[in-house]
Amino acid sequence: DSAESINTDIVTLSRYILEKQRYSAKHATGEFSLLLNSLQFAFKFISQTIRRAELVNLMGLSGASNATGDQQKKLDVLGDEIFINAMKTSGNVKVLVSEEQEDLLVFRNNSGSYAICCDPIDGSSNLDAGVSVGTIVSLFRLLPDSSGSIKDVLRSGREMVAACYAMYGASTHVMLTTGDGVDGFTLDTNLGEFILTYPNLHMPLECPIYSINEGNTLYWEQHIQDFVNGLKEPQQFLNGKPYSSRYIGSMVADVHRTLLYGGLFSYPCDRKNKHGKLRLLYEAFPMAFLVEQAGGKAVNDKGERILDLTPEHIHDKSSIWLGSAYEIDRYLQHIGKQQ
Ligand code: AHM
Ligand code: MG
Repeated sequence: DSAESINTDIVTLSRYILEKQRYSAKHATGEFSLLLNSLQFAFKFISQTIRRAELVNLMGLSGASNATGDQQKKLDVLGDEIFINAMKTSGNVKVLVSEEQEDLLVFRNNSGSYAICCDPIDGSSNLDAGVSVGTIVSLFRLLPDSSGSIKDVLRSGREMVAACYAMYGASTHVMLTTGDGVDGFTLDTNLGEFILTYPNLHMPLECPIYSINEGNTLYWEQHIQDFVNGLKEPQQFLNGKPYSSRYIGSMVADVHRTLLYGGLFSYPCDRKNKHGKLRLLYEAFPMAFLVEQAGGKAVNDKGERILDLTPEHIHDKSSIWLGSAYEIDRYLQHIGKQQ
């Protein structure tokens, strides 16, 4: 009967964190677990705030603008406040970089040993239409003997100890890596808990989907136009069919689909965005880490591995090509970089 079909032994994110702490020497400090707990609180709070926003009339511009000059919405401000407060009071975070804050924040009173970088609400141009947006996070341990400085985040992507995003879509999902594969969770709003729904996620090795803002075609270098045009030609391995195009314009949602279905997502450099549009520390790095941990690849326009890059400034940008190994190899081949 139905009572018997209910799984009474589900893995919540809290349980997962505790078990991970117990079994992994690398993250054996309770500090890391507490930090992940504060993170999931921030995700639930932002998720609720977005879902209520229309009803409590939060939509519209706040009048302020953020570090990179975009127009900032009330929800961006709120998401930023929620995130900063959760991290500050967790006690485990010493350094915080937010897309919405021009300078990095150092919490002098915290004894924590982590530096965190985030885009509190990514894809916010989609908010008013109710399209999925998300929060993206990368995590570093402070350098040895550091009391918290900019040096703790101006590091190679290889030094990240964890990355995750929350996607506020039809459901709220969290995809998380601590460098040991990717696990995905879905928020059960009745229980108020994230439930492990995608254990050890592996992305498909190939998929005929490309995701790129083609409105920028005229601004792309010729070789990028050529590459994308090539995807629209009949593909032998698809019995003569071309690739399909999918572009949401929320990086979290486009990457989430890419993790689950495969294919490629790109935001290349163009004449308007000479260094690309997406930010290294809290967009390109964490997504590259997740994609690689799920079996995919992530490179820049030149074919350099994203995780091998090091930002010079906290809001530095990068071009990006990420997705299934086959599709990224195809790009690498196109630029003559196939190993
Ligand atoms: P945001 O951080 O200001 O929201 O901008 C980042 C977003 C990404 O979510 C998305 O991939 C990209 O910008 C879309 O840009 P465009 O509208 O130029 O295609
Ligand atoms: Mg943003």
